[in-house]
Amino acid sequence: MRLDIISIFPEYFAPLDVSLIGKARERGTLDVRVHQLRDWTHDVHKTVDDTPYGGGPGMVMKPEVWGEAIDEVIGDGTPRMIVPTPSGRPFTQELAQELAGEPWLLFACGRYEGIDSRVMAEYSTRLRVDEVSIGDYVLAGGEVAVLVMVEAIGRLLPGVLGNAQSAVDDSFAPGSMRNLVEGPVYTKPPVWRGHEVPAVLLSGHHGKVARWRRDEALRRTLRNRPELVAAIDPETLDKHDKKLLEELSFRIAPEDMAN
Ligand code: JDN
Repeated sequence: MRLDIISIFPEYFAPLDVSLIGKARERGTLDVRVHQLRDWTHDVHKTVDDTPYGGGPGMVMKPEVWGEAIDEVIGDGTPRMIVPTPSGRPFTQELAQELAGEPWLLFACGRYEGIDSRVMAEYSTRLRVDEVSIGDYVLAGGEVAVLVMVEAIGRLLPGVLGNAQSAVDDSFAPGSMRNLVEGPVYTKPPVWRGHEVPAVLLSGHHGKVARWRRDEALRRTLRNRPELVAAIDPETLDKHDKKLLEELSFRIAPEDMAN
């Protein structure tokens, strides 16, 4: 996969030289190219922003410099273009999986109040362009959001993760009981500072371990992400799940209790 990133702060992407993504780059699985937007300015001050039409706070990134940068980076190619912004569509595991199947992605990092909207309009006529949000908070620019997306996408690429199973087994990977978060995990020693590992995990009883893990996942999901529990299809809950959710005083519609 080829990844191009255009930003006024290329130094933000130093983390892509290390760990999982760094290794994938060394092996040639990932071809990451980071570009300085200011290289496409023509004035002595390397200006990339201007005041917003209609007034208001902050500055907006000028379209001309973005146009020249993107034209040169893509040439005759047609990458998918991703623009991080708090007003974008949510970045989810499902979108990460979709993007991991693309041969070429171009990330355009805005700063200030964002990029003149005509840039997205222009490239939408030639490329698939998505404005994407990584969550309901406001960053100072798109760079950190791109790091998040590149890590989430990169670890899904064939051969990037050591254990291919860990990528399909994640919380939030769509399918079956995957709309629950994971429960707690433990390793040796069996007692640490007086805290014991739950006995069932040492029992060697695989059926009981699986049941316990599902219970803990349900408990933790109800506590931390009640909206995910509310969205569970009751058909995917067994008798034991329903009993546990009742004990936790989560209300299941009476018509779904029969199953
Ligand atoms: O939160 B963000 O994804 C974010 C992106 C941009 C921004 C502020 C926040 N300014 C320009 C892009």
